[in-house]
Amino acid sequence: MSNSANDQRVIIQTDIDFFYGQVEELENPALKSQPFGVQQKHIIVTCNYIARAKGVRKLQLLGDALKACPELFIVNGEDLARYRAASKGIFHLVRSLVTGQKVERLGLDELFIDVTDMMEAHLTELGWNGDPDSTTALEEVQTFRIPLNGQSFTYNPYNWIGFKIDSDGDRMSQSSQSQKRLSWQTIKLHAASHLAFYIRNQIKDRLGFTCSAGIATSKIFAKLAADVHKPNDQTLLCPDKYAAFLEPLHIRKIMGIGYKASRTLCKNLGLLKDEHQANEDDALDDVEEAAQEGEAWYLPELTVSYVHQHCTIQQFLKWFGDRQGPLLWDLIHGIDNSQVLPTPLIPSQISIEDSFRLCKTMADATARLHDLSIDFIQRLEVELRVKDEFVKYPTTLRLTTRNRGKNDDGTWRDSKGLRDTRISKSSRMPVDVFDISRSIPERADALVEQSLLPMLRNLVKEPFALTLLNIAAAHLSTKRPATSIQNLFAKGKSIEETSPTTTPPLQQPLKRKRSNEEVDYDDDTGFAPSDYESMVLLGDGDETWDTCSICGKAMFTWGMQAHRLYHEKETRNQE
Ligand code: DCP
Ligand code: MG
Ligand code: MG
Repeated sequence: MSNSANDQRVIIQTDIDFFYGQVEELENPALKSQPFGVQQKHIIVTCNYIARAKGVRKLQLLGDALKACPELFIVNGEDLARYRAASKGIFHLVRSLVTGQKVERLGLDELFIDVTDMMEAHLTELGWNGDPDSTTALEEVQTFRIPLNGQSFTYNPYNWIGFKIDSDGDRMSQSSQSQKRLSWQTIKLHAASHLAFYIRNQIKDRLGFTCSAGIATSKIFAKLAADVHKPNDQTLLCPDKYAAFLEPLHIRKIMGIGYKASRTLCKNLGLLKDEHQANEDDALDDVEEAAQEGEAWYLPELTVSYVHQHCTIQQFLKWFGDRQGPLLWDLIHGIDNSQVLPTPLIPSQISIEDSFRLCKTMADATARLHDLSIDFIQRLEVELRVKDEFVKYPTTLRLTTRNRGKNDDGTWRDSKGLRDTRISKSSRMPVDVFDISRSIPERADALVEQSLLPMLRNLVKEPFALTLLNIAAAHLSTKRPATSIQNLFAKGKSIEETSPTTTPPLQQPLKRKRSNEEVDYDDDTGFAPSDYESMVLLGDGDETWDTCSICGKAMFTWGMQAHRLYHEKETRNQE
């Protein structure tokens, strides 16, 4: 049916069960026996499976969750630091189990693991000659060695672990049924199911988390498979079943088909309900709005088979363009050649963002920057700090805003959409951010006052209509920046006198749903291509400069406040 069906790769996808909830349970085991949910803003972002059995859903409004389950215990999940630390621990562990380190993080609780090389090395040990179509008869007990840690496990190559979905249906592993000959492809997938089980057990035994896993020959099918038997189980999805498996699925289930693409399809196929037509431009990228809307417009009929029957490739090209159209068309047809892109242990850029319906005033923007900065510094700590020191120091700070466009008459457009504009400013990262002797809120305050607010004032003038703020850290160095900006300016030096650097070209921020969902690791080549249409990024040398009205010195805007303090102090000393 598709390239995926002929793909010789073996990919395991893991997804931690009620991830934030398990982090909470590990800290407070008493939670285990009762229904509980993790709250952020007005949303239950996740809940344990006891609560799910009582009708509570992920991403449900708190009020609705309590209606479904009045005895629901609520845990505050606003502080993401522990979730990020747990996520990093799981990633490091899994990465240490597989050769080639082909492990990609997706969100905080998912991993794609390309184990093709491991499986092929194992098959070769068993006597495989490299021909994918050949068959063999094997002993019922074989040994799989984990090359990196020297451990091994024995397994039956005629059997799988967990569930297997193929043309014979969806069924659990059965007691050994010896067959005379077996295709090597089948042995490979069976062995991979045992490896997936081993990885899941390691995650459970060493870190305490249960997860589900999917095994298939491409990323989309591995992810779909992981979702079939949740929680704490695994599914091997065989290529002969891909086409039939995909047909009845709602297109939103397919990784890579997002909110906007689904909505575009609905609209063009005339499926959007009247009450949702009005908001057709809305980029519903805030989870709160999504939960409120209940994704009601996702009409059940928008299945893969419906799209197969009603759409042509020409329409896809027209609706989604030459770049995205063919990619989406492939996905709808189960073709996914995308590679597992290994996530580096230390990210090369870290960015965090919040999107909202509207922010019109500096006061509101300042408050949002404060919240975001706390999150940002926590994130730097999780990713870059080992014990009492940072192992890498990002040297560039970037602030990005997204602004609503204006109508012809000068009023703000009343909907968010793709045509909204992103603009960015970069400056040197203030070293105070790394001063672990100060609390995170203190450092966040300093970051906002000294760096982010001056940058924001430079980017937008009131009245404005912001829908997003993004703070990014880039250009990591192993050298700790020498001087705190307070000290720097107390000595009356401007930045360029002390440590001149050039600003490397800006990279495009990845699109993400909201601040607490993203974990974006970027390889050294930079961010993935963005699908924002009207991105305005300022290139090299976009630091904002100001001239001091007292001494006339030119310096980066972000240092101006500290510089003024220096003058104030000097004046006081003279008095
Ligand atoms: N999350 C979030 N906001 C979102 C999506 C997810 O805060 N829009 C958080 C809460 C989840 C975690 O990310 O605990 C992982 O997301 P999953 O979709 O994998 O959900 P869970 O792991 O909670 O549950 P499941 O057992 O269904 O995987
Ligand atoms: Mg999960
Ligand atoms: Mg997940």
